[in-house]
Amino acid sequence: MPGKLVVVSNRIPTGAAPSGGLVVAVHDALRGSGGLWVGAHPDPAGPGDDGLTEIARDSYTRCAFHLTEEEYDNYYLGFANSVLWPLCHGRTDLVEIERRYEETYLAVNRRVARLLADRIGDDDQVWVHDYHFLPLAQELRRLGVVARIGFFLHIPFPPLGALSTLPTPDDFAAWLSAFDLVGLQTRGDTARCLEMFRSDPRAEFMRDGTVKFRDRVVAVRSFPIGIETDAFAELARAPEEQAALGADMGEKLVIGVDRLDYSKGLPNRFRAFGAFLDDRAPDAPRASLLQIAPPTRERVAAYRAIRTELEEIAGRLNGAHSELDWTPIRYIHHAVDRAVLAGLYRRAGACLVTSLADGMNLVAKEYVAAQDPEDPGVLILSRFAGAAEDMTEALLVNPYDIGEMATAIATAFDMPLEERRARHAACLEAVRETDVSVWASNFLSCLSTCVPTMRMPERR
Ligand code: GDG
Repeated sequence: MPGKLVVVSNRIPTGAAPSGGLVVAVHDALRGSGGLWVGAHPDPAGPGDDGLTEIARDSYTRCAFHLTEEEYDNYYLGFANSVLWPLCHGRTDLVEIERRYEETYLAVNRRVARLLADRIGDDDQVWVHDYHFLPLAQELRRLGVVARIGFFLHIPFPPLGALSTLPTPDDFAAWLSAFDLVGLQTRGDTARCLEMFRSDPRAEFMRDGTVKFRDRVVAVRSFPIGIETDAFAELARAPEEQAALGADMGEKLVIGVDRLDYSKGLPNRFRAFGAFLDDRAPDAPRASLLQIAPPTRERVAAYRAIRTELEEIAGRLNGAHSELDWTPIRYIHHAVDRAVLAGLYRRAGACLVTSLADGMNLVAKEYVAAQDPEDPGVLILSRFAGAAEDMTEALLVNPYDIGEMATAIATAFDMPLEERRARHAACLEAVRETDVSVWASNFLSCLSTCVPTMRMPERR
């Protein structure tokens, strides 16, 4: 009799009916096994008590641990988002090394492990999500947990050289080796992870491609994440949403949707749209860029800086190009409703995804799913987004090349219907093949076939 599924993720849905692709996929997997989902309490300045608070229960249980304000600052904003996030996104210049960040990161992982260890049976499967919990399996093993533990990294696996930026670079491989399965977004990420193990004298490769690291064996594989394709397409088709979008969006609409994060290449995107406007003939149809960029991590200085930079560029370009009845860049710095977003994607003739680095990028997949296949828009996609590995029929661009992106915008607007249809069909196939339900079931079935973990010396 297989055991239950235990999921650990930073964010945890609080409402009764979770929405959003990843959340729904995890929710469905948990419902099947009557499992447990643990995450950080959404109230960051919680009481910091040492227990787990139950926040929902039906066919499975959702529990949250509280972070103190100090833990939130040093673990979440600090080590996770001012060390690991920039490191994995190729921005080692933004890495802030503070001893207290690392200490708190390890302490929070140790505490979460203590909260979980007694709730995990030997036959359970544990699925840990993302860079907030890299050392969690190591801590669970130290407490004697022998269940299979899988890890999925949603962001890019860093290049080998970047790992030297960490205060204790050797820990990274040791943390990962305590999992039975390490799942990554792309084949490129997998290659970088294996390169790390290959260069580590503590690791050796087994015949089946798994990595033996000291007394543990870990499998490394890619599981490209996707969206709930059919549900999203249906949302985009909903006639009431289309009607609600009554506002005039201009003749040619290009859309961008991103958390306002420096990894998403927003300043270069705005500059490229500016270059496109510079090049357009005076009598050409007016084009608008609708950029939805809700705030994120605003207490980290690099996020405040990118906001200031972007607003300055948008102001300058609008000042130069606006007419009395036309504002070329519409920049919305707050979240919009998901159904409205789906309708906007469908209305836009092109979508700009210009990430300088991105684990996958779900916006690219949502845009494709939302299109009318008879008259689809064109996806302009950065080569540095994980999504580009399989969506090769998008207009792939180098986000550092402003001129190339400006040309791609013009190409998208001028593209003949037959070519748009062919490119869209190929991209949609890639989106369907990586549907989030496929992603979750592939990961969990791979984890279930991992050879059960070897026991580490117990400290319980
Ligand atoms: C990480 C990795 C990886 C954005 N603005 C609004 C809104 N969104 C939604 C989008 C999309 C999601 O947020 C963003 O997902 P991305 O994949 O583009 O990027 P990250 O947030 O950085 O996600 C990434 C992902 O994890 C999954 O593994 O693909 O590479 O960085 O769904 O639609 N949704 C609504 N209003 C907004 O204003 N409703």
